[in-house]
Amino acid sequence: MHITWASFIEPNYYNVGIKKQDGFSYNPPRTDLPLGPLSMSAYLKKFIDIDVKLIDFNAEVNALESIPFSNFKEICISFFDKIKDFNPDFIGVSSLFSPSFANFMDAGLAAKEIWPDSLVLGGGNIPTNSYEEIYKDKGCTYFDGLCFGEGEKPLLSVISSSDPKLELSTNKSWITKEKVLSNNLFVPKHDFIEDLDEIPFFDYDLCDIDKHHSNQVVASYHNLDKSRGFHIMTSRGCPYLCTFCASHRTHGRSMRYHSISRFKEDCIRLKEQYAAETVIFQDDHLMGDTGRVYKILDIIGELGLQSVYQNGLTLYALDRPMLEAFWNAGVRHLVLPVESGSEKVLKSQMKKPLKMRISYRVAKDCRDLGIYTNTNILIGMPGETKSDLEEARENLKAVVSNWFNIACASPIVGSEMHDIAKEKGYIKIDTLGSDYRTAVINTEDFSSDFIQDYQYFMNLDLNFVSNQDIKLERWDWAIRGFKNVLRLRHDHAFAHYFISKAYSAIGDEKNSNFHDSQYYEIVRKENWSRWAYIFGLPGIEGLNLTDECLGLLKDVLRNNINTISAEV
Ligand code: B12
Ligand code: SF4
Repeated sequence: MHITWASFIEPNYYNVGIKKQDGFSYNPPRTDLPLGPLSMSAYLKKFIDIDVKLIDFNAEVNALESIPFSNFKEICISFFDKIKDFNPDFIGVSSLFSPSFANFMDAGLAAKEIWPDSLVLGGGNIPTNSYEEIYKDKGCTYFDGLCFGEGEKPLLSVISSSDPKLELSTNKSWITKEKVLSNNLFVPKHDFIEDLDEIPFFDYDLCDIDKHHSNQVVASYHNLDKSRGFHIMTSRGCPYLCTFCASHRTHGRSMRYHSISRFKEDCIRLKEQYAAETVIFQDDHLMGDTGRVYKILDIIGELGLQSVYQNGLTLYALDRPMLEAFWNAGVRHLVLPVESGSEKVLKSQMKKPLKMRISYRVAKDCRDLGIYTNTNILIGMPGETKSDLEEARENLKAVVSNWFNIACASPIVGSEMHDIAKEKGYIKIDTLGSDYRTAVINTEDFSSDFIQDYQYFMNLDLNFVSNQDIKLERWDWAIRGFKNVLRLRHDHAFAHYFISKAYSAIGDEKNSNFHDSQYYEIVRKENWSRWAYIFGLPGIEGLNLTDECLGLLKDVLRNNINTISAEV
């Protein structure tokens, strides 16, 4: 399960909370199809006759009607117990995200308890980057081996071996406790598949597609009327050096691709055999070869599939002809990885020397064409200052994107930023990175609590108070954006306030009045009244609020609070 147990059972105010039949709210983990396991299964089946079962705990915990468990291990035991007789020879546990570290360990331990004679193996970003922590610091005994990087070839070598334990101890892509403890110089090695077409069509049959269907990631895409979506990855690797990224540790820095003909075959099969309506690209750097992208878009258009590009697409490659090709292929929504509104932060802190003029241009071109855009922003990098943040907030108001996803920088293990944060003592020693919603970095320039507060402040400013669709009178888009917020948080005071304005502008007084009254009811609650005070919104009269409530934001706001109010 991607998120921590605590975050699952007690969603924070900035998480989604979905009520189950037991009456409690839970933070639903995202349910993108787990491409790693699907790819490895397909590859293994090409060479050996094996029976594979997959339990995707992200989809499973969402499907449960109640959670009568007190920790993640109990959930694992309950699921493993149901298929105890399957009696696998090998159990693989996959973990991609730092917040899933403890779940990864729990799943391994539970597997060993239920099937003590089977080999328990781990893989994914977490074991790839944290194997020392697992074997040295935690003294783990239940993982017989951890895979370094991509698992297709290493897994085949172990499963097809007459002596799997010996293979684990000699193969350089496998990390074992003995190797880590006995040899300080042990350096595991990648074993990549260069020609990705060697991996057959992914084993999508392992998943219960309906259980993955309620994915909040895809559900939040606009203009997506055909929602039966399948994730695909047409390339692996990325040559860039972004300091906050750990992808290269698993997939390397050089680009590897599936051929165009293979891409087309997969799309046809997904459409015809699996009734796919949408394909969701997970490539780290899809734009690595722009000629190839034009061909991909032609195929998407020809097959009448909708397509979603979940990872931001490299902005410099999105010139006008390319954006027109996306439009012609039916793409109506893109994610723009602008990352920061400060060129200094982009260059020095992120090692991503992107010029703001490119971001301004791409957002404008998308808007002109009618492509809805979400802009990704990351704040709280080591070395970033409060004045950088303020400069970024101002500059971003000139990026005419429809929505901004503002994340708190997380020092994910394997990233350069993690090394810097650890070396300078900016994070607690056991911080492996968080989920990008929770700030964990404390530097000379800011505390993590400040970044947490500033993140929400920036979100309210860019998405509501300075909302581009309101400014540019695109009321339909504005309504869609606010509705999406209310779908996830029905008590969002700012969404009610601004959607009411948008409805009023199109003459829908009934809806406008409804949301207006919702706003006035909610805004007097403690947290919202503080934000209404900061942004000068009405409805808080008589509440005795003073500048004291600026709290940690006082350093940056004391001078310009009146400007903010005046804009509103
Ligand atoms: C798709 C994706 C997502 C999807 C979910 C993926 C899923 N399947 O459920 C979504 C959109 C939900 C997502 C969200 C986030 N993501 Co993301 N995501 C990716 C992405 C782009 C692709 C993952 C993928 O499918 N890869 C393709 C398959 C083929 O590779 P794979 O899964 O790694 O599997 C291979 C190996 O790892 C290994 N392997 C994996 N499991 C196992 C198991 C065994 C037994 C063995 C032997 C081998 C093995 O073999 C596999 C085949 O080669 C990766 C980057 C990347 N290129 O991997 C980032 C990545 C995993 N994400 C990352 C991050 C930071 C996030 C977010 C925090 C971002 C955010 N702003 O919110 C969130 C948080 C998620 C959460 N905690 O809820 C980081 C994670 C780093 C970390 N240590 O935490 C990555 C590495 C990107 C980066 N910039 O560094 N993400
Ligand atoms: S963040 Fe994206 S562009 Fe930057 S190195 Fe990682 S995969 Fe490449």
